Amino acid sequence: MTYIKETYVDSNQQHLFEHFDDLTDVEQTELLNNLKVISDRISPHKLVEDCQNAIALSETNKHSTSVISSLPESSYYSIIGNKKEEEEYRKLGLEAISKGEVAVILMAGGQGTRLGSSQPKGCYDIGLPSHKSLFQIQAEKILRLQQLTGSKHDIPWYIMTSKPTRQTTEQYFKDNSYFNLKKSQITFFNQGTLPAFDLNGEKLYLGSKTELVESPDGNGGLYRAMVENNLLEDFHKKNIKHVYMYCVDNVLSKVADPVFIGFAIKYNFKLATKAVRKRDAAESVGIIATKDGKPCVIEYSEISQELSEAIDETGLLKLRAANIVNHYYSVELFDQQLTNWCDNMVYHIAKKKIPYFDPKTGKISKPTEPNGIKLEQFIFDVFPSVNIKDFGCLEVERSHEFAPLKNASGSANDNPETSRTAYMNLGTSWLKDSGADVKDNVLVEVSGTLSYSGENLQQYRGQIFDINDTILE
Ligand code: UD2
Repeated sequence: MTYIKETYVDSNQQHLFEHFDDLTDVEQTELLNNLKVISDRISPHKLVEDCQNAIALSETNKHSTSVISSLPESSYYSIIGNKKEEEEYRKLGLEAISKGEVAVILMAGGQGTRLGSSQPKGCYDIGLPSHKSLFQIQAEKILRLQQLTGSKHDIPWYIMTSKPTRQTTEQYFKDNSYFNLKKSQITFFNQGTLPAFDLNGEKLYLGSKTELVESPDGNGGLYRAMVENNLLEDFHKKNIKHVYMYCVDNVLSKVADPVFIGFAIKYNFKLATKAVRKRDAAESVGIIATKDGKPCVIEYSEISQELSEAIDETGLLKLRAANIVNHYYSVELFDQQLTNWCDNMVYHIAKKKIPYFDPKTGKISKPTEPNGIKLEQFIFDVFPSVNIKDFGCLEVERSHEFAPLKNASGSANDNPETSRTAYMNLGTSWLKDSGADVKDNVLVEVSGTLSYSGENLQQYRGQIFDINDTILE
């Protein structure tokens, strides 16, 4: 085992062993084993090199000389006010779902630190009258789609978790009988983790006396997790051709959205994404654009203020296609590119307050200011590998499709209250459009098992709703 120690010491990590002689034999073995698990996956030398590259990348991104433009018309469509196209896409998508060709990947590995909850985000109760969690709301959308298509094929749901979220997530589904879905149609799989660094990207942090600080490797860790968990083989076994991917924190996400899938099918896009109109220049969303002619997303943490605030000749934000982490992949594209993506993903840095074990005091030190770097990969960093003619972006209505849960209760936006209101407003608008008489200031919760996107509510035509927070199941 001494070679493990040497591997780390040779990469300037001798500080990890300052307390080594004070450890018991069992603790010494535990520390060396934990360090071996990481160095078996990625050498300490490569880790430091990746972190230094990520720091350099974040600097070059700020002063990028690349030509950034909006997407060309051949790649950018909108269903806002285009009912005819929307119906055409929906029909194609429902057909693919009924043939069992559609799978769903949910990214639920984030730790939700900004939300301040110790539970996985999907378990969060945003305060609906039914008190349904995000996971339940999403499960019910899958259930409703299965009913709508009358398909004999269940929609496979692959849920990516991480070390911190896996056990609780899996138990939560079990305790809730998989929300009436079949256990066999749900696959949990873990993404990788990466150790955390000091702000210079040179020293790894201990999280306790026998292990390093580790955190999930970003939603871009999905691709490696797909390879390590043989998802592609499973897609082929199940004759899956289309994959809908989304993130857990958007309460309005249209899981396995037939309109979006039909859009990609109609134009034969291999990779597609959804966009909403950016709220304002400061909104924390990635911008879907082209960089030197290739499709890309410029993350909010890496876009220059000048570019995010640029106005076009109509007075609107020049770059206003906001990424809502709803992506479509053809399985054909995964066949062609998945391995290449895994080998070429870059790391981004996130400066965070990282609690760490201090060998000098033998205690956990909790910084009040960012003291370290977490490395993460971004799911959309593969977009430039796709030819622009194979890439599509569908603009959708924000109030129908995007209300992310990012921040704690009472914060300025993207919090449990804004998520709850968006969900209740949408269901109530469906009810009103179906002819129900919903009185002013009355909000009704329309369950996802009753209606996927506003259908199946005609039986309430003329019915008076005058009690706030009524639940329609
Ligand atoms: C994400 C998008 C951003 C914008 C915004 C809108 C990325 C990289 N950025 O930013 O462009 O669209 O959302 O809401 O997509 N996740 C994992 N594993 C991880 C980290 C995150 O599964 O290691 C999941 C997380 O559970 C969530 C999603 O990815 O479902 C988005 O993650 P986030 O909240 O960290 O991303 P955010 O808000 O910084």
